[in-house]
Amino acid sequence: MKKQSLAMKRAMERNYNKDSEWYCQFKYTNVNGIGYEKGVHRRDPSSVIKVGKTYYVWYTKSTGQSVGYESGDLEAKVFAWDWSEIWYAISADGLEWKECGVAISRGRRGAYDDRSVFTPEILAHKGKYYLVYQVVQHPYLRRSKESIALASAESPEGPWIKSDKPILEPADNGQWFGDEDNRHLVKSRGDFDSHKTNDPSLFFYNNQFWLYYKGYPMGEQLNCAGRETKWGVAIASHPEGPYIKSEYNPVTNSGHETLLWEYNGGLAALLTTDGPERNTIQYASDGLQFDIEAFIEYPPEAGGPYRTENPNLHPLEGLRWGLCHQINSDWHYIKKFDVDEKTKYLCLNKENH
Ligand code: AAL
Repeated sequence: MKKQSLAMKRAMERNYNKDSEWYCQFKYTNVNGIGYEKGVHRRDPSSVIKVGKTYYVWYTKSTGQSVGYESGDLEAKVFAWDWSEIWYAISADGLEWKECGVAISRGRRGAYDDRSVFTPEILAHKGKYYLVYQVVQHPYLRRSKESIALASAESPEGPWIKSDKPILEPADNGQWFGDEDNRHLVKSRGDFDSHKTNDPSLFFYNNQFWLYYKGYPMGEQLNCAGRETKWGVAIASHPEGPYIKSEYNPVTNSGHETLLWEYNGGLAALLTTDGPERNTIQYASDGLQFDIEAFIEYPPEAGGPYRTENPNLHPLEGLRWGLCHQINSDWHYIKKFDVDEKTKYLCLNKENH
C-alpha cells in the first residue's frame, strides 16, 4: 500500500485540494479624499453602499497621535480609535472621495458613548439607514468594556438618531482578579465576548436582523495562533433590538474585524489577522455553521466591501471591491481593494487555459 504522510492525510481530510471558486487574490489602490493625511487617522471603513448614483462610506476618524496607557493621564488618547468620531464620504467611482463631515459624534460627558465612537457598519433597509458602531465610555482603561450601539436615519446624510443605550454588550460572566487595571488578570474568564464586543456588521437575513461582531474574553491569552478573537452573532426582530446572542456563539474560531457578504441564501466571511483560521474565506449556508472555502494571501484589513445588488452572480460578487485600512504607517488611512479578476477568471475558466 502506498505510504501516506501525516501532511497529505490532513490535506485530504480537510479538503485542501478542492476545486474552489472562492479563491482569489487582491489588488490595492490609493484613494483621494480619505487617503493618507498627516495628523489624521481614518480607519475601519464600513461597507460601501450606493444610493442613486453615489457611493457612501462611513469610517472612524480622529486627530493626533495616540500615546498608549503609559502616561497615566485619563484624558490621553490611548489608541488611534480613541477620542474618535464617525465621518462619512461620498464618491462617484470609488477612488475620488469627498469627505462630507461627521455622522456620529461622541455623547455628552457621562453618556454611554462619551469617550469614543468608531468602527461603523451600514445597513440600508426599507428606505432607512442603520449605522452600528462601537462605543466606549470615559475613562478608556485596559479593563474598559466595549459595546455596540446603533443610530438610524431617513437619509444617508443623516440626521442620525442614536439608540438610548448600547444594543449589544459583552457577556457579564467573567471576574477580574484584583484592582489593578490589568486585563490579563482574572479569577474567571467568562464567555468568548466577556471583555469586548467589537466590529459590528448588520444584515437583514431570513427576515431578522443579524448582528455579527468580534469578541474578546477577559483575561485574553496567546494561543497556538496568537490572539484570541472569535466572532459571534446576535439576532433581533427589530433593528434596535433586543438582540439575542446565538446559542452557537462563537460562530468562528478566528478572525479580527468582521467582513461578511450574502451569497446564495447564506453568508460568506473573510477572516483575517487572528486565530488558527485567519486569512480564510468561509461560508455558512445558514449564517451559523461556517466552513473554510479558501485560504487567502494578503487579504484587505478591516475591509468594507461594496454591498452589491446582485450577490448571487458569483461566490465572490459581494467581495468584488471595497475599502480597507492601512495601519502600518504613522497615520492610518483608507485605500481601495479589488478582487483580482484574473484569479477569479482562472477559477471559472480553467478549461480554457
Ligand atoms: C480594530 C477593530 C476594533 C478594535 C480596534 C478598533 O481594527 O478590531 O476597532 O477595537 O481595532
